Amino acid sequence: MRVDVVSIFPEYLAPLDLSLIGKARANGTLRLAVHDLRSWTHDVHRTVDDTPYGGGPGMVMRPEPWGDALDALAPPELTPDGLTPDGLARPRLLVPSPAGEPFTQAMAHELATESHLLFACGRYEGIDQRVLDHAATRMRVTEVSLGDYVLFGGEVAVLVILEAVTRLLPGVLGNAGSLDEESHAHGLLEAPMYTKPAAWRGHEVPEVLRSGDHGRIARWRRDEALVRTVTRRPDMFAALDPASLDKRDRAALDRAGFQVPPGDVAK
Ligand code: JF5
Repeated sequence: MRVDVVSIFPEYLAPLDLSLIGKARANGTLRLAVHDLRSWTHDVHRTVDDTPYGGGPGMVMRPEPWGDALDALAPPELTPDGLTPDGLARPRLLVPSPAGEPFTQAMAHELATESHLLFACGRYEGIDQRVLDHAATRMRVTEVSLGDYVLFGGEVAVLVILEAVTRLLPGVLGNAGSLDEESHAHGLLEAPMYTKPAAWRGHEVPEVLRSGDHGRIARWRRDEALVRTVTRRPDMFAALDPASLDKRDRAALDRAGFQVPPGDVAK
């Protein structure tokens, strides 16, 4: 997968050299380049922002450097086979913003299937809307939100999105099984995990996990996952297909004080 990131603080993306993302880059799974937006400015002050039309606080990112950056990284001209001159399809443009579409594990899976991602990191009050409107005439544009809070800029959001996407790329995670067993894969939170020692500071590992009885262990883990999900994430629980909750699931929820009517989901 090719990934380009455009930012006025390219140093903010330095962690992408580390750990498993750095390894995916070193072995060629991820071809990542970080670009300084100011390299597409032409004035002595390398201006990227200006005051908002209509008034109000803060500054807005001017469209011209962004237009030139996107032209350079997603060339407007296409060869007869519909590809850009570098032989790739047009990239998917992703713009972190508190006003974006919520980022989820499902979106991470979808992005992991793309051949080229292009991230535009806004700062200040955001990027002039015409940049996104114009880009949408030549590529798929997705404004994406990590959650209901405001950051200084899109850079940290890009770190999060790239970490979630890179670990889904073929060959990055050693153990493929850990992908489909993980939290969110089944619409439930995970049961708690333990390792040695069996007793630590007066807290013991639940007996069932030391029993060696794989049937009992699986049942206990599912019960814990159900009760955790209904208490901590009622939104996730409400989104479950009621048909996926069998009699033993309902009994576990009932013991924890949550009644699930047959064929219905407790709100
Ligand atoms: C940003 C203007 C972009 O703050 C965020 C963000 C919050 N949730 N998800 C992303 O993005 C950076 C800040 C201001 C545009």
